[in-house]
Amino acid sequence: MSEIIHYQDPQSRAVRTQTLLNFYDIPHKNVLIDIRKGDNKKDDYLKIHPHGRVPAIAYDGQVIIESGAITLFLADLYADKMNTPKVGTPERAVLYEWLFFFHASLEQQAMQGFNPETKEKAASEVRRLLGGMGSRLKGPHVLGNQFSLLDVIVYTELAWYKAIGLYPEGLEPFDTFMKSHDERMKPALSLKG
Ligand SMILES: N[C@@H](CCC(=O)N[C@@H](CS)C(=O)NCC(=O)O)C(=O)O
Repeated sequence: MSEIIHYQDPQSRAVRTQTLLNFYDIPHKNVLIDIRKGDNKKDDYLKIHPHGRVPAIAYDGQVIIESGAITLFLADLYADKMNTPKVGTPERAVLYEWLFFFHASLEQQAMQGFNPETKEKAASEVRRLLGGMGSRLKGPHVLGNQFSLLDVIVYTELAWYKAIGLYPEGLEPFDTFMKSHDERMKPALSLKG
């Protein structure tokens, strides 16, 4: 298998891809792109990621951008290891659902949370949207009884919301989900600030 080169900054959405790589012990080489120092806007990196963002990976001569696309790529590449639901199954649709929910719907609100003027509204929207997904979290795992990469994805997102102060404390079943996965997930979680 080709080597995965992971372009990342620990204080970024690369938490998604880095945590997956760590948790499943996937061989990879990290290249730090320090966005606070502007590494992401340098010509060399713009040749890799046309928007100068992280994360990105290079694999077998191809660059893949967008954390969601990288997640799905890894999910297929390491399907057995990650217990990835098969294409065309309802469980696979659950994977798409959570990914799009986090990357499209919820993230819009998270971005508003960085602006002090809209933070309160963002927090209440995060609570409302996440709360609505609660009934889909059957437990003890996202897919019911079977641990899979969906647990890693949901745990990582919720941990990020905690880190940025937008996690709605006391919201079930997410509190219980987090607590029951802390021990397994924390060592792999690549979250900084
Ligand atoms: N939708 C993209 C968003 C990537 C993104 O915006 N990354 C941020 C860090 S969290 C970044 O690189 N920002 C630097 C910039 O836009 O200049 C993904 O999920 O990969």
